[in-house]
Amino acid sequence: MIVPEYGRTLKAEEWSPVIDMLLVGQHFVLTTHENSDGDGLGSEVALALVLKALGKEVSIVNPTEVPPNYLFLKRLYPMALFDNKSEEAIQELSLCDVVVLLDANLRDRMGSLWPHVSFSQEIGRLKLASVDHHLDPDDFCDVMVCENYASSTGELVYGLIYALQERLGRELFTPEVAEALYVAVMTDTGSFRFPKSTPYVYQLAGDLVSKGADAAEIYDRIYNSLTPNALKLLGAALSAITILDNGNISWLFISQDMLKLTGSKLFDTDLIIRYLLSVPSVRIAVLMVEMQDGRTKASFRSRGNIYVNQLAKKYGGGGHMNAAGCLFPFSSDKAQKVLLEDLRLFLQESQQVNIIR
Ligand SMILES: [Mn+2]
Repeated sequence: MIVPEYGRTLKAEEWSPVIDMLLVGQHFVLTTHENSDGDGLGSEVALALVLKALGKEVSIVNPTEVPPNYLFLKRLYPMALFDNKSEEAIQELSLCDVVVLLDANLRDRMGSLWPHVSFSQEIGRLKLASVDHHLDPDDFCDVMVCENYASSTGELVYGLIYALQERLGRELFTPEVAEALYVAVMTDTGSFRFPKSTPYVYQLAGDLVSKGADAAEIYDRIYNSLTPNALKLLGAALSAITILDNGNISWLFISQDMLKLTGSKLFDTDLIIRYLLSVPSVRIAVLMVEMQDGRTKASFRSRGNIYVNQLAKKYGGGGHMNAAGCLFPFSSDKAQKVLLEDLRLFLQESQQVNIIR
């Protein structure tokens, strides 16, 4: 069995290339992956606040909208949606000298920002850095810290800020920075329940609370934020879950019709996947969502030593051992058929590998 190396913290010198880039840069754009989550958003807000305090010019520009339950982060720092039709937005992006990508390690995850960033990077106009914790990073950044042991990108940014403090000899944490980082770590650890919630992560959480993060309020804002329509979707989705293959697989498909009928939105599907793994026999959970543009979004969760990121990678996606996702560029009928066949084979192979190990 492969035991992941959890709980490691980076040494100050391992942060040096990133810190050098942060200190030299003047105009920053911070961004995160498409369909952003608490980890990406919290990490970029925390880093933006710190860089601003150092006198830098910093914008947060994301490829997709901030989900409603994270909008409260905007009172800590403004977050803009990238408009690839606006000359002004493109100008701003190409005039910055450092882009920091948080919580993603694949170029495609930058969505509509990527063509502009890559052009400016190619002509030597800007440098690109990434801080992330997913498996299998692509090689497209000038500097990258991608550490899979970390529970969250927020955990890494927390270490980065400490290293930066040490280098500069001044306090950089504020209650606002603590709040943003707490959002990042809490959401990516499933409220400190997932396997990467190491003693270090609990210490970090305590440290952030002592620095001013209000744990109860943050939880309430993020998780008790459903619309009545999202509750209706949850009801419809729970009744549509199928358990297959002697309880090994749980499977759910959400169609556009189901979203329309309940008046819910794509991001309302995010809270559903956790229920798919709540049956103890389930090894792999699959949630497929039909998107408006005809593509099909697939999310995978697994229990134990099953690397669902490998399954996602086969279709151009990625992620973590126990949580991953991808986008099928075709109809959900076809996607479901292709995936179910592959999934059964994949599960068989993973079980064989586990027995041999
Ligand atoms: Mn993350």
